[in-house]
Amino acid sequence: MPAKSDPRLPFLAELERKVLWLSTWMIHNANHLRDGDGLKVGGHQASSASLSTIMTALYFAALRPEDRVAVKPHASPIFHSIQYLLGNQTREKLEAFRAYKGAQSYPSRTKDVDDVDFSTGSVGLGVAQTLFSSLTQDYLRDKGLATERPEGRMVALIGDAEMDEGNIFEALVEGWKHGLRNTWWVIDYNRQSLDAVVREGLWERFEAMFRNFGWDVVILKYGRLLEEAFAEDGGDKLRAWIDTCPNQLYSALTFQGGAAWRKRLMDEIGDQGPVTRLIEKRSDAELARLMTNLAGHDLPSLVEAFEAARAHDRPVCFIAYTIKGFGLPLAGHKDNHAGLMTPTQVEALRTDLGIREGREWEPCEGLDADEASLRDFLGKVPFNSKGRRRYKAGSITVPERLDVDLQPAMSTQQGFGLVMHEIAKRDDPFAARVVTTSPDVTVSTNLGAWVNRRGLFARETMADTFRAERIPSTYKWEFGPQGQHFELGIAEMNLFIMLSAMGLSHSIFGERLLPVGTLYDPFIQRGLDALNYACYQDARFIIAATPSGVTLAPEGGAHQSIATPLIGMAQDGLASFEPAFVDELATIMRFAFDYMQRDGDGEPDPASWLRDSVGGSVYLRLSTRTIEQPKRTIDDDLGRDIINGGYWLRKPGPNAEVIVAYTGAVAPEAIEAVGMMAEDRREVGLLAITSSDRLNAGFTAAQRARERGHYGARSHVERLLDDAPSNSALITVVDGHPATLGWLGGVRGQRTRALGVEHFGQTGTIADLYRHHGIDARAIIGAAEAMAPGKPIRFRAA
Ligand SMILES: Cc1ncc(C[n+]2csc(CCOP(=O)(O)OP(=O)(O)O)c2C)c(N)n1
Ligand SMILES: [Mg+2]
Repeated sequence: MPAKSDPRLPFLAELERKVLWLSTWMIHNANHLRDGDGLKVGGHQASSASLSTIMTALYFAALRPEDRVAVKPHASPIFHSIQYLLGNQTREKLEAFRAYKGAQSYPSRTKDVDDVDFSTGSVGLGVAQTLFSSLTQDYLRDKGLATERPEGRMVALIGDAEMDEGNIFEALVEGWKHGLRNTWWVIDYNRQSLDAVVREGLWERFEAMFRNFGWDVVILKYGRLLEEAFAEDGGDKLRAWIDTCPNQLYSALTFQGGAAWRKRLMDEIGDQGPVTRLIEKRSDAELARLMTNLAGHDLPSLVEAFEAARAHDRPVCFIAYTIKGFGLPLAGHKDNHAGLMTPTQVEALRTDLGIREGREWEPCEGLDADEASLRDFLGKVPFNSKGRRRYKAGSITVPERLDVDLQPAMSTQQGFGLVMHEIAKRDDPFAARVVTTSPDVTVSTNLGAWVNRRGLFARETMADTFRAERIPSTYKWEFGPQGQHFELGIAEMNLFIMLSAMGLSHSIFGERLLPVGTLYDPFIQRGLDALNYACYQDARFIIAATPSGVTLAPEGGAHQSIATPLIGMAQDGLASFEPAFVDELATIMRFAFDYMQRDGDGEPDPASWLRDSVGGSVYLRLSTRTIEQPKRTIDDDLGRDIINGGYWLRKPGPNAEVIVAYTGAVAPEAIEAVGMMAEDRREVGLLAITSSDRLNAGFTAAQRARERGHYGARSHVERLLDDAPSNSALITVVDGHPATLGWLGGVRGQRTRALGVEHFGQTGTIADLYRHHGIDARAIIGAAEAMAPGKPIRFRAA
């Protein structure tokens, strides 16, 4: 426990004032910048100030270099100010807060320079990320990896209204199942959300819930001043009053200040005796300070609580009472979320803090401590003692090929399972670094064979009872520390945040993992914000989404996916593929394991104009539809084309009237249609698209490059379509939204008809549904006839 004489406390008190000032000044400047554009940005000053004391206690005293923090998005100004004082952030970036290339509005791993551990912004996700990072830390340590550093605490600073986000609860359940450790969640209990004041008694729900999931709960309610006052004569009455004071009233009085506190207290508990004396002996300013002395703004209480929690590894939820806008004139007002201090108020705070004009950015300006000792203190802050904590891990060599034995007819989902099974048989560092995860669809997405060989991960060994009882089952379900599959409950948000955590292992823990997650394609939408979050942080992983589209025919409209190919194209940081054949898939998976480890400079590849050296995550849109497999060997050229996004399955002749382009599981329909048209339309071409996403990205990049003077820039799709006469009609077909391939017409200016699925499906067979949605061979031929009129096309199919 830090005695009152703890020598750190005076420095911490100075630093708390300093970060409050710097954050205020940053926001003031940022707003000034935005005014010129006529854009008024929310200040988030109040939201930030709410955490100023807690973050001071954490960063300048409690945290260790191995700890990792997800900072509440709106506390970004406090975070950047702290990093500035620690020498990890520049004044230029602070001056440009929220401006182009300045310090980011919400802490960002990828955009900020000051060692952000986890990006935040979409509330709830950073919170869960700390939990899954802790599970990742356990996974690594059980494999004997990342043991050269002590175990870190994964810390989330959470707004109380942020706790409304469902994904936090989903994560809690998962944490409980996996024996979560080393995780601290600090709830900034300011009893305000964006719009208003939160419900009474929320903390009791939180407390019960966390205890229920096996967490320690530490309630940080009253600071030292209040505790001392409670011990005075009449203090018990004061405590009883404040304990039952409604949140709204407390906030309103906080905003109104000392005189209002006095009037209210005297009216309600004044007794002409001890309580009155307790109140009267304090000035208005002292009374306001006393009544707002909550533990979340009391450095000794905070330092002590964090130190106590470090003595064990149990997960801890701190419910810290705070005041939104603490130390600022906005404090407590229910409308303060986007509130901004006026220039006059900023000026008053500046004078109040003894900061001279023109010296607003000086770290030691206005402080009581002498500069040398403060600098000495800052130089010894434990958290900062190891410098930047962003690690690099070497790449794991991926085998030259990931081939599987092809059967004459099979599905891409089956192929995925086989590729994973082949990897499972390997005894090399590559196979050792692969980790899979799935939200209760491990078996149904064909990861069963992988799991049989590699086992499920748990910190303690758990036998498969069915096996022990000799009940025949295709799948072993054995858990242990060496297992390489992380089985999750159904929540897809958890899947993506888990992938985000494991996919940053190289950077957070210095050890590379190669995470592969599987789920049903339509449920990408359930976890989409978490997927976006993972990509925003540049986490690296593969997702195999299967089954997809209406190939899931008998399951009906609730399980079929329409929009996912467009999600795959639009999602930054994610390269999407939709192969039709298993040999293509094996080629793509080999590439994916390499691509996810890249960290290059972004020089465009001259063959595709893609920035492949940068790397990223990969989305495989797969299907359960069994289709006939081509007999061929994938040579280097074909392999490259498959990776770049497409190749001619049948090259068009110079007089071609029709080109058919397809992606994914509709390959048989496209092949059939082209065969049927061959006699009646000249030299029809058939373009196999393995990645509309990558073709499109290369095309856009090459155009932009040419517009900027790189006249030779050419993308893969432009080269491919050189072979298509521009007066030929283009028919595109996909088991998904038609816009996925419709853009291809713009490459050569071809007349284009894009076929695809636009409406929720029915149950039925694949044939029923392809006919229903107009993506069968007849529909393709019908479109060709309409687009390239000529003699009627004789249908061979009925
Ligand atoms: C997913 C998501 N929804 C909505 C928002 C907009 N938003 C930002 S902060 C906030 C509420 C803030 O309340 P709280 O979490 O209590 O933080 P405080 O500002 O009180 O510290 C909302 C609704 C967001 N950032 N992310
Ligand atoms: Mg709040």
